Amino acid sequence: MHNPEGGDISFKLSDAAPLGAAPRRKDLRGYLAANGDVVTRVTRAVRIDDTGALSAQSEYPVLFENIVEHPGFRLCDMLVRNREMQARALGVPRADYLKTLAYRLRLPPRGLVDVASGPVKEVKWIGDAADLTKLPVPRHKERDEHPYLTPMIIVRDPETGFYNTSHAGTTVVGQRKGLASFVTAHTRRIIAKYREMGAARMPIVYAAGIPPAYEIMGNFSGLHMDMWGELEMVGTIMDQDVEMAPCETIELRVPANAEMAIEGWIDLEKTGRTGAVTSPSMYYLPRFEDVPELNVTAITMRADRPIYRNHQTCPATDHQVLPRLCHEAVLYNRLREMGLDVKDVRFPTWGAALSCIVQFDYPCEGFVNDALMMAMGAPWMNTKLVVAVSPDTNVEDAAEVYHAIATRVDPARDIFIVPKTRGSAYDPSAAPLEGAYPSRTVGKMGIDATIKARHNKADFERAWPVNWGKVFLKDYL
Ligand SMILES: [Mn+2]
Repeated sequence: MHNPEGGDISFKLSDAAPLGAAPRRKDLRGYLAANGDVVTRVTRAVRIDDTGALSAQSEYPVLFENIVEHPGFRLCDMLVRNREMQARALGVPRADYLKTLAYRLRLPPRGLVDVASGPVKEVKWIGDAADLTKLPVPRHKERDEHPYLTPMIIVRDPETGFYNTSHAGTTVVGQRKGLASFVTAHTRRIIAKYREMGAARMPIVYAAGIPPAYEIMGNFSGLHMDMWGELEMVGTIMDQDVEMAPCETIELRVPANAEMAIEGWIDLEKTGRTGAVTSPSMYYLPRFEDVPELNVTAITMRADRPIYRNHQTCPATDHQVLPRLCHEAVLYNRLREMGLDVKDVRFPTWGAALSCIVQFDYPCEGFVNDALMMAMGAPWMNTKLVVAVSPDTNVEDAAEVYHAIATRVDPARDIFIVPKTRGSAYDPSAAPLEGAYPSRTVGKMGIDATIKARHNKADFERAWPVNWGKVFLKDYL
């Protein structure tokens, strides 16, 4: 319903998705078993260096059970690459996925349940026994000299005690040493808080092999630090308690049902230089980083073939998708606040984490440009190119979106450009900012590829062959 005041009068109780519509599992191996119909199990021997290239060819979860250099370990990847798997992560039907995540993100945090121990404690490598190089951690791109560790990380805000999560790609440079790249503003703020308190080190734990809902929430970014940490919201979005067990060597807790936990501390006084980042735009950008050193103090894991969760970062993988799933839900809520009937919001893998597609019905002229400006002005630097489409465009098909741009846009009227906005460090077309490496500036573009009031709607009826979708070539071979 259109609200001339601009407020959210269209919300009704029926929009609240039912909680727990499908079975959920509290651990990754249970999740993979419950979704066995779409998981590719590779039982033949695979070399660790080949797992990235092989994983990236899979649209659905893939599990390597026989890794030549790491017997006794398994590796999985591609858990949330498409809407079907994202919906299964929340335990809801695919059609309910986005509105469910958007709704649950507005609920209060469920919190955490403390337990004394859990499966992640079945094997303990303490002190010198801890060895990152024994874990099945692959190199991610051709030019990488070292393995690249990618699980979710947990740090505690020393002021509030809340558990903030993110992914900090960590270059493994020794048996107990890494160089950790903290890309998110909150982790950097928390590091600054430890420094302001005079601390020389910050405790950290990597949780590898957790249900994908943890990772979806783990990548949230918004105003939350004074209210809760992402980990306290994981149970909210997966509608299930999250059990936390004490770490062995540091004053932190770790998800008790994880496959592996890597404990240690970040040296706040020492940094090391790493090579090129594997950017979600799929380039070697930024070219280098000076990042803090990770010192590992313990590794704990399950006894039976623990599963390392890799996030292969290139080419088109979970890496483009995962950090933007909460962005989509936040934008969905904001478009709903404008009174729009939102069908979908997507950061497509093929948009290099720089482009967003918004899909909705709107009652009259004016809405589309407001929606485009809202998305272009998002807090994150992933909305350089925003395209609005009508509900009849298939947003999962790049060709369909391109076709809508080609046939529904008058460039002089339906595209607007804003110069000199914050650019992504991963965008080679953005201009480097002097003295602020790796920051850049760039413009933004909004494209209205919807069917508009000035158009004749009937002109957009697509022509299809006789019996399209009813007869299939394979039946004639
Ligand atoms: Mn945060």
